[in-house]
Amino acid sequence: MNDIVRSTCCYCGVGCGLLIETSDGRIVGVRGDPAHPANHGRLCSKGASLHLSTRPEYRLLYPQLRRQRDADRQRVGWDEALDHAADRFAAIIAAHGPDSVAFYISGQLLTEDYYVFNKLAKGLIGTNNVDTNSRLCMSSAVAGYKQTLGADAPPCSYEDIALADCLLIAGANPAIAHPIVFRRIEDARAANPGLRIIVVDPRRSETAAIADLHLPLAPGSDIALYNGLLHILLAEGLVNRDYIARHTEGFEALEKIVATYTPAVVARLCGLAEADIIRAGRWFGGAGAALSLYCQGLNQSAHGTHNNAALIHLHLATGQIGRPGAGPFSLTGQPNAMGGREVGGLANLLSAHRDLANPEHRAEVARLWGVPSVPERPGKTAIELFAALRTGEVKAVWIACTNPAQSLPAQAEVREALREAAFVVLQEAYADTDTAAFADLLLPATTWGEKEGTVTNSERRITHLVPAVAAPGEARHDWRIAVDFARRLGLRLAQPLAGNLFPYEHPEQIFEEHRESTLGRDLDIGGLSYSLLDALGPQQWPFPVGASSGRQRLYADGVFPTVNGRARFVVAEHRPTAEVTDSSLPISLLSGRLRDQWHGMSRSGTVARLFNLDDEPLLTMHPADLQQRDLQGGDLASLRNPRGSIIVRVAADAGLPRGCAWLPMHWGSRYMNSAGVNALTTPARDPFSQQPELKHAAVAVDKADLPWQLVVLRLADGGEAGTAGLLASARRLLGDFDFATVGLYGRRQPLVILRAAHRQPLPDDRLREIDRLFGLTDDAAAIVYADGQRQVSKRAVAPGGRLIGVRLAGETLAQGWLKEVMADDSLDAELVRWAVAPIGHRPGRLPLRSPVVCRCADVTAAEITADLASGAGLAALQERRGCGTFCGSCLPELRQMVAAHASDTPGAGTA
Ligand SMILES: Nc1nc2c(c(=O)[nH]1)N[C@H]1C(S)=C(S)[C@@H](COP(=O)(O)OP(=O)(O)OC[C@H]3O[C@@H](n4cnc5c(=O)[nH]c(N)nc54)[C@H](O)[C@@H]3O)O[C@H]1N2
Ligand SMILES: Nc1nc2c(c(=O)[nH]1)N[C@H]1C(S)=C(S)[C@@H](COP(=O)(O)OP(=O)(O)OC[C@H]3O[C@@H](n4cnc5c(=O)[nH]c(N)nc54)[C@H](O)[C@@H]3O)O[C@H]1N2
Ligand code: SF4
Ligand SMILES: [Mo]
Repeated sequence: MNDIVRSTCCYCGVGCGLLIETSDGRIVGVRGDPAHPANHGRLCSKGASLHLSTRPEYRLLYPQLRRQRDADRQRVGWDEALDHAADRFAAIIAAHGPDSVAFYISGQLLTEDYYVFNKLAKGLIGTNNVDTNSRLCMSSAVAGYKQTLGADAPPCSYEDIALADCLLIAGANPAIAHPIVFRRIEDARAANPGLRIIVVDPRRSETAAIADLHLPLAPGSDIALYNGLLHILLAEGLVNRDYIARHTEGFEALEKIVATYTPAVVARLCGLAEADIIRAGRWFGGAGAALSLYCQGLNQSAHGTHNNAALIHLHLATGQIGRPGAGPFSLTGQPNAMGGREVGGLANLLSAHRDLANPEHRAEVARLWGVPSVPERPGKTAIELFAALRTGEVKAVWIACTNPAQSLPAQAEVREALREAAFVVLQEAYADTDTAAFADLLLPATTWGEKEGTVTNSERRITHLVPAVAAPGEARHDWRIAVDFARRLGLRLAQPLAGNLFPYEHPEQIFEEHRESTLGRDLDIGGLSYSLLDALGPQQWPFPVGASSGRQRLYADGVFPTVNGRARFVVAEHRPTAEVTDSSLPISLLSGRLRDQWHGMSRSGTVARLFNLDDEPLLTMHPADLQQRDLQGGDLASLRNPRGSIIVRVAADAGLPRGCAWLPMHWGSRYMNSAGVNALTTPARDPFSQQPELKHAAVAVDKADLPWQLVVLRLADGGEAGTAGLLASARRLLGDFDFATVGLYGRRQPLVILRAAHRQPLPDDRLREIDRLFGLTDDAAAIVYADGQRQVSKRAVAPGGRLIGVRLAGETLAQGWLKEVMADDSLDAELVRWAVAPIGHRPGRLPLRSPVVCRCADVTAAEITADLASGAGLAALQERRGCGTFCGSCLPELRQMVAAHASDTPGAGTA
């Protein structure tokens, strides 16, 4: 019998519960946890493939140290690694003071990990230089909540989605980024014919597809829109004057301002139709319960805090908060960005939602920790931190659980900072991220399925996680690494207290200290413990001593955590984006997520099937914008602005407005021959939240003339070691071309793909070198085609008639159909010669791949029909193929297929 351990998904902030299945100490499967309130058993494609992402081949397994600049890193033991780190940090602090070192951590750490890092910086070293990737993610949401409601707390619950009459989805694409929240939206749509869904997004996103009203506003014009909606609410008597008078302040000042945001003005600022704006206002104002869901379209803006505030105003002005189905619900990006905020793990925050700027709060935290004081000077936020690293003001940085050499804007500067830094430590679970290249010390961390601690999801729900398997190699828990380092550093800083400050031998001790710090605060979790979470299941905060359950909804009583208990309207005015397009940089570049990849792809990029939906980073633009540049779908384009340039393939998308382009954020230097989208993005940031405007950069897009193309497709034999080895080989070639990407694809067996283009053909000896790296040198099994005149050379290798690899140079038309048949490992031996045919047409005799019905389990209609014909029913199909057991969105179609088969075949489908 295999063991089952309850856990959560480590991808997005929905925080789905799942059951990890282990066998012989290895993770062999995952299923949605029917008992977890976040998802009730559902998972999306990423969560459902987590067990495939745990292969040791891709992990960082032991510490590595570079002793001298430009030397190679060597494997070292943990003691040596941590002593060295402590020596370096202590020496730098002694010479240059505590603010010469910094920590850059992550919303993907557990709360306990976070807590220790925060205490290490602020309590032991005496610097507030501890910031996180949440600065790129949720900091405008934090500042928006605090400015208006008084505290950083999403007041709603997922259950509210089913109870709303109007859903305003603004700057969020949950169909892709929070799929299980989206399943709830689809369910609400099906259950409530009166539900009105408004989507505010410059693009016609996957989420916009189910909207009753899509408002494709000009990038960065959200404040104008929400002020305009408030104008309409006022004009039509849809505000709740009683609520405003009793529970808020500052409305008069805002009312004066929004008077100028007439539908005509707003229509011009946002590029929307007046009638649509009025309709949206009436729907929101007329709804029994109105719920807003929002994310990076609002946060990643140079005026992100006011984007948030302007949206929250709509709820305060109508009293649409603190009631079932109502409220401003900021969707959290990372699985534990909430936990990081709770422990105050940011440069301007302190434990338990305390503020660094508040002397009483500083004194309280110093008392809790038993230190004389916590430093007063605000720490450096992410963008400032890397700027200071570049100038040498900060000399050493400790990075944990994030990949700044990909995810921060203006990569040229970030990478220069990492190169120039005196000492860079990277605490990582996976090997070879873009940041790893810059690390002097690499420390292997445990990750999903291996750790113990707590996480808090978007709806304030805390889950206790326990390990399902042991750490691989010499990897250690993040909290443990930080504690070991802190103790060693304390000795060197002559801080006799250090041992007392970090007495932890188990994460529960850290949790208990964190719990202590929350007593009497808005997020009071005095009543929680690991054992209670295990007994009652995941709980929402607050959960004070004596409570029997967590609070589902905040502010039901209309009392807000401000000095006078009133929520505040703030004056928010329309602002342009930090960079305005002009004739030299005419395109506004948007970026964001694809359904099946996660950020820098360190984990999701190891799972072949997660490339099946999108296996290349495509720049999408309006067809007319492409045409204007003489570009067609599939062509290569160069994107550039003064910060950098990259080359990508383009595709047409009529859902983008003219003048905008869209590029996924996931591909960095390990998957393409540039830093990806963040070579171009701006470090301009919001004055309150310091969050950078990752969503908009002004760029020029031009056709890239790279006539010579190369594609290699190679089935990976030899299990994951084979795949990892081939990926590594392909990566070594990235730098040889003007354009190149590597990736995976596949179903039964992974396929490794290299795609490249170059100004001129590569000479034959270079092609032979490529063949060698991909293991395509077996002449006996090879079929080749070469035409010197056309500069075309093709090679297919098919031992025993089974096609295992193809290299197409000069002309690569066959790659499309070859990719599909190789992914299925299904090409008939007779058809292999077509792989190297002079013109790479698809062989007429090749059957078309049947359409995919279940995308999560990648099951086709043909496979389902075959199973049905052999007597299977729905349950047997689910058991055998896994289809319809993850997100559930294909269940209606599956049921229909089962029913259709049953009506054709009396007596069928009983299994
Ligand atoms: N598959 C997948 N899911 C993820 C992640 C992942 O990497 N992969 N990451 C997680 C994380 S950390 C986060 S933060 C979330 C992000 O989740 P989301 O914010 O929902 O996703 P994004 O794709 O970043 O951006 C959302 C939308 O904002 C729109 N947008 C751009 N500019 C504007 C604007 O000016 N105004 C408005 N109103 N909209 C605009 C974009 O067109 C895009 O459709 O996703 C989480 N979930
Ligand atoms: N242009 C553009 N840029 C963006 C965005 C955008 O929309 N557009 N979005 C921004 C947002 S919202 C975010 S959140 C950031 C995300 O940016 P990053 O934080 O850089 O993204 P990840 O790739 O998730 O990095 C997390 C790293 O932690 C490692 N890891 C996983 N588990 C563990 C663990 O348990 N311990 C340790 N020590 N390491 C672990 C992973 O292998 C991975 O390399 O990107 C931001 N950058
Ligand atoms: S929605 Fe998908 S990625 Fe997000 S937590 Fe759930 S299973 Fe994981
Ligand atoms: Mo994020």
